[in-house]
Amino acid sequence: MARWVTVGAAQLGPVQRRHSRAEVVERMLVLLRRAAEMGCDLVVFPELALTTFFPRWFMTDQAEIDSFFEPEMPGPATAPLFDEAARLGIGFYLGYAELATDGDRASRYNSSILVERDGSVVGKYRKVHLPGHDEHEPRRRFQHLEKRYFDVGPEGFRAFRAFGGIVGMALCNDRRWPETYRLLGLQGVELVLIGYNTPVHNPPAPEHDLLGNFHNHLVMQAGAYQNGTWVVGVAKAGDEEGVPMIGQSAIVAPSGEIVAQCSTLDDELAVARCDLDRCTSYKTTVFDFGRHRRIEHYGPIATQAAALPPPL
Ligand code: CDV
Repeated sequence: MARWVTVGAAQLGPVQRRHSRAEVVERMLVLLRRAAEMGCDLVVFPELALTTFFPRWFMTDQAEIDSFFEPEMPGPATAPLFDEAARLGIGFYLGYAELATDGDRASRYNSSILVERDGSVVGKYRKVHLPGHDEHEPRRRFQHLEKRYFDVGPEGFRAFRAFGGIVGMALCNDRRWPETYRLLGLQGVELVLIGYNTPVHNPPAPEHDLLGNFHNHLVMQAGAYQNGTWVVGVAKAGDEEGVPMIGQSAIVAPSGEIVAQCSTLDDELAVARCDLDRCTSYKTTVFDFGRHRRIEHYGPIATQAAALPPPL
């Protein structure tokens, strides 16, 4: 049996600060229409797709910070994307900065939304692993202030029934953590969607810079194989405000093999026909969690997983 989902990894080239949301959405519509011509059911856009990657700047003016956030989704700028996707019968994943208000209380999340082919919202994910720092570090050539501008997503990793299978979402730094894939894997996930913005240069560990592309694929390929799931990772790439970011958006099969990949640092679509039933041969054999995982024998650290053990 086969359950086909044709997926488009819709990489975006750089978005500069001067670019309006309307301009970015126009570029996304071009990719969406190309995806329709190529028979896509689902298009995956990057993390914080609608604006430049603003955590690279230290800002103190809340109005300036909030200008990068979406108080509603869809809003006036994103409605054309939702409308065109529904007209074309294509679902999509979109990363954006979410301003959530509850009475007087405002929360700010690095979020993604999953929309089905009929335009209905399947679910939302709020980023859990926020990298970087929360205070200004003037010695850095650019900042990474996700810890300052975003709250940690309180809902964790939830899988959703959509596109004829079980779909999970994550964002950027989440892809480096095995827990992300395993928590979704334990819910039977068959397709994990991940947008990212990854600078080539890592200020705290410049010795990793040459390995950025390798690490990007390493973690997604391992996560796919070890959980018997498809993984789709999509970059906002290229030189954004003088900060080069990696591309290499990829679609990874449950075997861990990359089956489609972008080769530029610009707007580009990589497409693969994904059979969700290919997950079965991994989920029922080497990674049959029910039969082979041995949590009861992993030792006390596994059962106290909520707290880090003291150093040895
Ligand atoms: N947006 C990100 O989460 N970026 C991180 C950077 C800081 C390394 C990443 O893991 O790609």
